[in-house]
Amino acid sequence: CFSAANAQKMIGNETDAQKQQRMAWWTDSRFGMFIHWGLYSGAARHEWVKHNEALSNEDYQKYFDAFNPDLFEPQKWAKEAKAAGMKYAVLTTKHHEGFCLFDSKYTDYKAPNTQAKRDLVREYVNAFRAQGLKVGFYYSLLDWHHPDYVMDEIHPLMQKDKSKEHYDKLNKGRDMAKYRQYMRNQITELLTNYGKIDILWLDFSFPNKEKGKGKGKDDWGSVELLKLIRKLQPGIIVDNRLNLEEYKDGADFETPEQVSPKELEKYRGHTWETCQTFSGSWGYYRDENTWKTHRQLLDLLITSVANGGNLILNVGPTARGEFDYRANNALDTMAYWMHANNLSIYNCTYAPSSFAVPEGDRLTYNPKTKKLYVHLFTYPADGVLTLPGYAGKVKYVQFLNDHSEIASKANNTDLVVTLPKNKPPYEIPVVELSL
Ligand code: JFZ
Repeated sequence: CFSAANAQKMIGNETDAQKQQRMAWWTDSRFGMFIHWGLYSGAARHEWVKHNEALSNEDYQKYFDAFNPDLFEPQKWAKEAKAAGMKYAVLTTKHHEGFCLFDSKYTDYKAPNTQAKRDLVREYVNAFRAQGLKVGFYYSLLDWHHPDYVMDEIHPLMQKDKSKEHYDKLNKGRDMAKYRQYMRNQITELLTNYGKIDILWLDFSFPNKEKGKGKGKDDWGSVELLKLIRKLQPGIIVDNRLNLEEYKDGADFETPEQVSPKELEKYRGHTWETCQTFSGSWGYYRDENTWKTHRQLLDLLITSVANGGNLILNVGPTARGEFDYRANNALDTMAYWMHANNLSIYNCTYAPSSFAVPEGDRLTYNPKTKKLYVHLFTYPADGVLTLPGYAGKVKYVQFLNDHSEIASKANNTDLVVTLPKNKPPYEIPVVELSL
């Protein structure tokens, strides 16, 4: 939490205040779009398909050969993200499969060598920037294709046989030092050839000392990598999956993944972003049908802000390069809500503790405008909303969506708000209190 005493505290090479300033745009934004797109989009059954089905490079080659994103129009993606109220995006430039959406000097396993015949990352960057969105890159530390990547227990080829003999045989001649250099080279390309990059999302570490098991900061060369990143893009914001927890500047934000809204409270006071899918997979999964409802998505967004964090919501475009209809529907519902209610999201955080949270609802607070937002998760049948202890602290009450006045009066220390019979046409309406 920001305080004058903390402001002087050094975090890596900067003070706490400097770090807060560097990250201010990100903290104020609250809502971003994750995009998982790669060859796995063609398999259309999870971005871990290569691992899940223990596929070899040869087995997997058909997805490279078939990759032809003839409907790829990142301007459309950017417009949809913007309409949904998202302020930044993070695209998988390379996921665990090792395939690069960008043009790299250091591999042939890249989009320009497919039927796409071009650098898809460049088009993404240009399109999102043109819509005024901040631009981020996801880059996988794992690489299930690179010839020098030493296999571990979660490598596709280790799935059938995890014996030491198998491990030694598969890894003969592989050299992680060369792979580390490959990563440095590619990250240098990504952070040099595309202008200012706002976010780098590196994924992920799973340390374990046993041979053939985990990978962590020494395998990735994390310390050196982070130094390089900060040198190339001094303003960049980096996630926490490099296994550098013990270094003060090892990460800019925490990444609670696919957690339920209830679990978000424990991150209060930290700097964090929860990453969430629309359905049960990050990559496009044609036959997966457990899509989150509009209410669940709103709950995640509102509850994130109510606990001082961000939400990055993932879309898995199809192999043709489009968002599928279910993703479009979900984004449209978010756009509808955000259009009328986004002031309770942007620049907001948790409310001062002197304001009790009405049962089941969520509060957010904008410290600059001193507005307190009550998110009505349940709409009272009798129209009576009692705000305990609020009497004398509130100047004016209105709905956020249409700025229509709402009557209220003090009853001892409580403020009793009389809501209209008709619920405003939003899944979760927002009452704005001016303090
Ligand atoms: C990783 C990826 O494996 C996955 O495909 C996706 O890209 C997601 C955003 O990140 O999955 C993880 C990584 C780390 C943890 C869990 C899932 N973790 O630390 O708990």
